[in-house]
Amino acid sequence: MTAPAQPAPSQPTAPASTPDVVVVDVRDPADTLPPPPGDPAPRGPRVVDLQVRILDENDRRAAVNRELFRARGLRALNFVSSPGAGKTTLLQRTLGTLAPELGCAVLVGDLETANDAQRLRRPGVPVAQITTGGTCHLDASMIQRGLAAIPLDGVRLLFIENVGNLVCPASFDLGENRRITLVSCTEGEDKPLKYPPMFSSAHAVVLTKIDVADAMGFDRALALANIRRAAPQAEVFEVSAKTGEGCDAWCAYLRALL
Ligand SMILES: Nc1nc2c(ncn2[C@@H]2O[C@H](COP(=O)(O)OP(=O)(O)OP(=O)(O)O)[C@@H](O)[C@H]2O)c(=O)[nH]1
Ligand SMILES: [Mg+2]
Repeated sequence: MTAPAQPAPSQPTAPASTPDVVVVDVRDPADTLPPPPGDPAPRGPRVVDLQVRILDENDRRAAVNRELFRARGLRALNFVSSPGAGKTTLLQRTLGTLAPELGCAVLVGDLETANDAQRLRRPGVPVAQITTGGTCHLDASMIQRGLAAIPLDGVRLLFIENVGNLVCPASFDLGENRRITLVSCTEGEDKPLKYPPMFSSAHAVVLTKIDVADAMGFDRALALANIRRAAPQAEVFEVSAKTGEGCDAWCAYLRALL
């Protein structure tokens, strides 16, 4: 008996869609993961056309998204942060409060897995996981593909959880109405100064995991001063998605966007 065919190790299978979670695989087929240790297969050459104005094209598509959001009367929020700052956990709590009162939908981007989409799914909330493969950010065309995969009727708030990365997502306009930058107490007070674009482009900055601030020896006053310096334009929230502290003010901010 022949063994069933296995996918090549350098081409992982995208997580499958389930009735609850749509998976949109936007990986570039020309992009391959590095071979596993001991695999002598070389990476295929990649041709980069410097003539392609990637960001111009992204901006054009972002404008299309922005118009779609306007025409549908929904507000789109782009959540950006380093990996693990607490985007999904905050969205879980936010959906717990807001989804019963108004239409919400979620697009969530990760290189692999549908874990976050599974965590975020709840009755009445369309969720799509965007699988980017090697790409370290979401772009406007990925959002278009994600939007095509979920029903948008009745949606007032579209939450977009970007790939965890405190650098690259800052360069890619998704057409969002608000960019929300998260930074957690466990990352240290200096991140706003070290990664300025993510903060200077934010409409709001959310300081997360404040329940563990004391245990971490976190200097809250210094962190807030650094946030104010890097993001003087932004509204600032301090929250714990675990205990719910600060979440009333956060949800009030979201309701006021409508
Ligand atoms: N103590 C505490 N832990 C938190 C809080 N929010 C998130 N966490 C924990 O931080 C870890 C990462 O949280 P996630 O919500 O998955 O972070 P994320 O930003 O979505 O991560 P990526 O999607 O991988 O970038 C998990 O173990 C969470 O339980 C919080 O408010 N307090
Ligand atoms: Mg997440």
